[in-house]
Amino acid sequence: MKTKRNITKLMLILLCMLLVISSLAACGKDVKDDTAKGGKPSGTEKGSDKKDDKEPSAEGGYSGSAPVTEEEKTFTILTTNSGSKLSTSSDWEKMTWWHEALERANINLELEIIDSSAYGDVVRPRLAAAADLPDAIKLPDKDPDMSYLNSGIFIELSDLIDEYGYNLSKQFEIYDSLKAEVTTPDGEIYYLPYIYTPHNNSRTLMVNDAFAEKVGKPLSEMKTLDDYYDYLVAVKEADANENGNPDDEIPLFMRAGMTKLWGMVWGLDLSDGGGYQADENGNIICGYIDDRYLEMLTFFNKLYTEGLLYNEFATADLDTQNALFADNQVGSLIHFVSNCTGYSQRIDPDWNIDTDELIIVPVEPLEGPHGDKYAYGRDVLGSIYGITTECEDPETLFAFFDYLYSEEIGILTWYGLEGKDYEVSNGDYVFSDEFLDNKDNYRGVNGFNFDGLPSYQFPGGYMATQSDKVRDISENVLNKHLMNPTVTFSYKLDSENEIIQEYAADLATYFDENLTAFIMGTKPLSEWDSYVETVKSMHVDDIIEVHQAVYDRQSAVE
Ligand SMILES: [Ca+2]
Ligand SMILES: [Ca+2]
Repeated sequence: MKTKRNITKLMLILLCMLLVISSLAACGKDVKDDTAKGGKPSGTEKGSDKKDDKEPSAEGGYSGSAPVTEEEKTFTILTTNSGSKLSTSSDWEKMTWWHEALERANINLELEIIDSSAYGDVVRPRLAAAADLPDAIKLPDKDPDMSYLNSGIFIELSDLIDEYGYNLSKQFEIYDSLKAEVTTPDGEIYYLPYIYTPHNNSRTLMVNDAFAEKVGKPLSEMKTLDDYYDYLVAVKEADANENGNPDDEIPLFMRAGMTKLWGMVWGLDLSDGGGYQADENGNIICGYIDDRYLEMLTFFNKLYTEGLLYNEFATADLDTQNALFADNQVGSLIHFVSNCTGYSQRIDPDWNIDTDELIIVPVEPLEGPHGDKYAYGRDVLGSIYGITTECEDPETLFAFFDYLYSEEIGILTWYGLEGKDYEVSNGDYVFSDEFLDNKDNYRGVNGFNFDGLPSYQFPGGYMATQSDKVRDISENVLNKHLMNPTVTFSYKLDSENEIIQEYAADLATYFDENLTAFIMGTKPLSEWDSYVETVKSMHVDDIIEVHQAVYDRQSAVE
């Protein structure tokens, strides 16, 4: 057992509390809803009240923990796995962590697992025919127009959630937008979510620490956008990677489609919310026609013109990025914080996680021109799962799914088996060499990051394999500054879907093209006003109106 990368139980508890604090700090509906609920940490109050009741269920007395049923039950499920690269039914048979979960639950599953690349093509015809349906299905998409939901294939879950949703209710409280996202305009719930966590998985600025030291701009002094600009200029001027060539450093590298993440520094969600967000009063705005976006474009046009932003930012892909890291040319970038350790290994293949200092380091979020200071989270709704009308015992199957949302299963399916994959010593999780070294994809084979069943990303999960410094910054700094999308997935009325379908795609394309054009200067910034006029002529106000109606409806979901 190695002793370095420990995760303390205390940290997990603190994290649960942080979830609430960070959502209180964020703008939009999270604030309203959390305040209304009194902001209880991790939803323990409601859950434990329920648990204490010890109401026997119809079958087997499920009350939030294993066993789910006294008598072993078997269910059939059609699914795919996109969380890790394992995607066949034989892979599933080897996932010992998940089979341990089944054993504890006293549930037997017959999983039909289809490769994720073919899943939609295979499953859509079967859903359309509504023939030979298993007990539960992972949907091929989120059913945005509610066509499957309206077809009568799936059972409505509200009563089951009320009766057996011990752990799911806790997740609904932790992730405040989640319940609203799976609720229809009529207030019904047909689908169980796979839950993404934004915690310890944010997208944030990471800087080459060795460059910063070399050019005399230490990270401890990088607080504002202006400080960061000074760093970029210094990296450009100096031979920061010390290879004898002062001109080969890329002060800021961004991959295609990711430059929009910089909106967070101006308080704008230009990314996962599609450019739409709720302001502090709950009014939906479009960031792509906001004056703060013009400021951002002006700044990035300057970076591009001065050679501080990678000149192929609009098209660069992962291969480009890997090649630049291999030659240690990258001065900074924004991406998922959990990639940090991997970047350091790519710069220096001999880099040792236990003994070497990180090379690419996540920094405290920069303070933007208007005081905004964020790391970028995400929409928490992943894939969705429905229980079909063919299921003869939906109570027990639902109870089993609920069990998969428990903390016990989060630990089991992300940290493995106690005594084999980890030991708990003085409250610390100490992982085995086998777990950490991950030879032959050990963790993935055993079920790490499997998303073929309703469940969730354990908030500490991605951090188990990160260096102490990444985990420290993520847990103690970034989690406190999360900006999550406020315009999330939603079920809409037919009339609303029609407006989205008519205008949203063209607008998104226009936003992307103009972001690139303004930054590269192929469209001068002096054309901003006519750009805004064009966006308005493309019915942006109609889209805003739809998002406002949806947002108001979602905010009312309790
Ligand atoms: Ca240089
Ligand atoms: Ca150089």
